[in-house]
Amino acid sequence: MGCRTVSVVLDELTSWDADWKNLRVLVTGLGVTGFSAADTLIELGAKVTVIDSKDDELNRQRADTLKIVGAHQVLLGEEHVSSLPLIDGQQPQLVITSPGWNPRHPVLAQAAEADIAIWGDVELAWRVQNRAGRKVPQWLVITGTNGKTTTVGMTESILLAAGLKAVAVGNVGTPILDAVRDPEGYDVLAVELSSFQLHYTHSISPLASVVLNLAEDHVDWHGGFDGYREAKARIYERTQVAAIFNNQAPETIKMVQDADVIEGCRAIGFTTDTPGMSMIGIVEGLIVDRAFIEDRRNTAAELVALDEIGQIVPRHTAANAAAAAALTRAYGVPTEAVAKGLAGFDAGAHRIQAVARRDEILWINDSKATNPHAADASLSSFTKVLWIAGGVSKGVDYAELIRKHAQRLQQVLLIGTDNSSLLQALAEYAPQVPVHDITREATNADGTAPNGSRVMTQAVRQAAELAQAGDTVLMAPAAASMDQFTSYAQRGTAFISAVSDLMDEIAQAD
Ligand code: UMA
Repeated sequence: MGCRTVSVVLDELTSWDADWKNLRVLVTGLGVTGFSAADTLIELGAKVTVIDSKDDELNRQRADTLKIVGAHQVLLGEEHVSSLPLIDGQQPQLVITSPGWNPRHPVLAQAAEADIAIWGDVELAWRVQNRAGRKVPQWLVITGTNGKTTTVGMTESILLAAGLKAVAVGNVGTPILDAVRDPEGYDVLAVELSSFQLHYTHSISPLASVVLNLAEDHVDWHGGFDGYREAKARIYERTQVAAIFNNQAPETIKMVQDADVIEGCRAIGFTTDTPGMSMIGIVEGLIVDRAFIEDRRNTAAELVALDEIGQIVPRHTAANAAAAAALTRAYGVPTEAVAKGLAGFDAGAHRIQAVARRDEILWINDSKATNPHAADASLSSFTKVLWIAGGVSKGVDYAELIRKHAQRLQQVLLIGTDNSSLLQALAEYAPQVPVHDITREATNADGTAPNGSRVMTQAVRQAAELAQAGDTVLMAPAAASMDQFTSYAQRGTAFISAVSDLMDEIAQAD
């Protein structure tokens, strides 16, 4: 690396074939992101140190693998994450961070203080995808508070229906570096980006980009709502063909207006209303395109009927489908492939999923509702609700949600270990609604916290006793699951199994 300054060195690192050799890189985190980043950098010849606060079995296994392939050092345990480590007695030249690490973490704060560049895995992937002899995929990138995972899945489904080699990557679960390093290569990547990942992204230039919607979430990580919004807005920077906004979410229009896009890039809208020119929207139950056709001034092209997507297509699902259509049409996918891809897409479990219906009581699992905005969509779908809610609130405010839905709430059953902010909002805006603190009631005799599935079972049983014909028991927690469960999927499964045990017992008693 000679005596060139670090910033010059990093500016030149825009391809796999650049000079990564012996670059001192610190990788923070050894989850799926950190592992893929470290493995890539080792293959590139960099001198890689990895740190993670957790010294558990899984991390030790990952550490062993990385050491075998040539990691410089892998340091596990709290004692290694309190300050910036040295590599060969010198400061790192670059930090690649996992998205869960917030910028105020002492290691990242010290790196920033020392003017060391901090990238995420997405930035690294953007640079190393340029490689002699390999095809370089186009990127269709998606963010938003809710609907990202559905939209990235729909986008992938459309691309595959068009016969393209494509895959959904990023926050949805598969680290983007895994796709970029695939020897066969991809034509297109459908990339789900969280606000965390966007915060650490600096030079990506997607073919098309979209912010689906914007509401309060992850406020604590970003140190406020403005930080969260700014991170989301970064997705539009340097977009080449279509910067796609939600015509029913004015914040996203503003973001597109303020973005520094590539010359010639168009602003394209999506909507669940009749589309204006340069938009994709809905007319009489059909998703139609007035953006990517010749005569868009006077006509629209039919893409797909909503009833081909599903029996019931809630408004937010229709919006996601319109956004996925816009992204893929920007790439040049034909209308028939949009229809085939959307009709063939399965939205998956844990999203407003009907679990049981008995004695005119409907049981709905919406464990995917991990913030108030998502819970708002499901509460809006039912009139009389017994609401199972609570978990990790992530510092968001519940006042607006409770005020809006106070009238539909019949009973509230709180799961989650810290229900204080929900309790406060309920006391203020829905004082007439009975609230049951299930976690407290289920607490063990010795005062230790009950496990999640026990709390869920108790919530389901109490709801069954309280529910009346015409009610919906809705598990849409408006909070993350990590206090009692390993994931929203596990929380949803706990609800489903508690409901199905109950239904079995009722059936046997009949
Ligand atoms: N760690 C520390 N100190 C910290 C924070 C984390 O040591 O202060 C360590 C942990 O012990 C762990 C590692 O860092 O071993 C975890 O890193 P991570 O939390 O960033 O998780 P990854 O396994 O790398 O997964 C990440 C995303 N996780 C987060 O953003 C929190 C995954 O999104 C994503 O699927 C994956 O990269 C691939 O891109 C999950 C998520 O919850 C599903 N996302 C949030 C959301 O959707 O709301 C943003």
